[in-house]
Amino acid sequence: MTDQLQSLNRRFALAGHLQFKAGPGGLAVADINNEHAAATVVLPGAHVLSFQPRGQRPVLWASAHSRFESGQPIRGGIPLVWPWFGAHPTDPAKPAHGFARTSLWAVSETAVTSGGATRLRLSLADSDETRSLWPHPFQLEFTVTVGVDLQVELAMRNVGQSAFTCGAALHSYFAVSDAGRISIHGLEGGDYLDKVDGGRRKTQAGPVTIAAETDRIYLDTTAACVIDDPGWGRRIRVAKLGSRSTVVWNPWVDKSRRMADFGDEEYPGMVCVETANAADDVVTVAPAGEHRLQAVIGVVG
Ligand code: TA6
Repeated sequence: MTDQLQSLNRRFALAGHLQFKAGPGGLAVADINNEHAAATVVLPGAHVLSFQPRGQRPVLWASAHSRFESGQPIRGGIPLVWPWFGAHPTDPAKPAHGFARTSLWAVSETAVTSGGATRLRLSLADSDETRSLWPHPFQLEFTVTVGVDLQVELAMRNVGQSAFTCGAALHSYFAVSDAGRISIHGLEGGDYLDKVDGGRRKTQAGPVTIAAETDRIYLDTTAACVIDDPGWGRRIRVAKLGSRSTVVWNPWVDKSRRMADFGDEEYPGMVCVETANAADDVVTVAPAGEHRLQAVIGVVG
C-alpha cells in the first residue's frame, strides 16, 4: 500500500464503513461499504464511480473501456462538471466540461451519520493551473453520503473579490436494462435545447424516451426525475437542489463508435440524467457567496 494510502487510512478510515485503497489504474479510491450500500469514489476528480444499495443491481454505469489515468476523465459514474458545461464558451482548446473532474482533490473529512450512512468530503481550491484556465479564486467542497440513497453535493464558494458565473453538472450515468425501453418522467411540458438538432429550443411532450442519439438540456426545471426501467422492473429517482437544468444523454450507435472510451455496444445499457446548471441556467456567485448543487439518487421500486 502506498504511503499516501497509509496516511489517508490512518487519518480518515472508518471501520465497517470506509477504507482507502488502490483502485482501477492504481488510482486512489475510497471503498465504502455499510449496512445500506456499497460505493466507490475515485479521489482524483472526486468521482463517484459506483453505487449499489444492498439487494439491488448497480445503480450507476461505467464503461468497460474507460481510461483510469490521473488527469483523464472517467467514462461513467458521476463526473463533476465545473466551472463550465460542455465546450468552453470561447476557447475550444480548453477541456470540455471544465477541470474539476481532472483535478487532484484532497480528503477533508469522513464520518458516519446518525442514520448509519457513510460521508466523505473532498476539497479543491484554485491554483496556478486552474487560474490559467479560469481566472477566479474559488473553494469547492464535494460531499458524498452513501446510505439507502446516494447524496452528492458540490458546494462552490467565491473567495475572490469579484462575482463569477459558472456552469456545472453532476453528470450521472445510470445503468439500465435497455435504453430503448426506458421512460424518464418529470420533464413533461418542459422546454429543452436539442443538441442533436442544432440546439433548437423545443417542448417535451410526455415522458422522455430514447430511440436515437439523445442530447438535451432541459431548462428552468427543479423537478425530480424518475427513470422507469421495465426490463429490470425498477425505477431510479433523481431528486435535486440548486439545479435548474436537467440534461438527458445517450450517444446511441454512431457517437458511441466515435468515442474510444465507450464500447460500440454499450449504449443500450446506460442513460445520463444530469443534475446541472447549463445554458440559460448558469449561476452567478457573488464575492463571499456560495452555491450548492445537490442530487439525491435512489431506487424507488
Ligand atoms: O452531458 C451530455 C454531453 O454534453 C454530451 O454532449 C457528451 O459530450 C457528454 O456530455 C460527454 O462529454 P465528455 O466530455 O465526458 O465526453
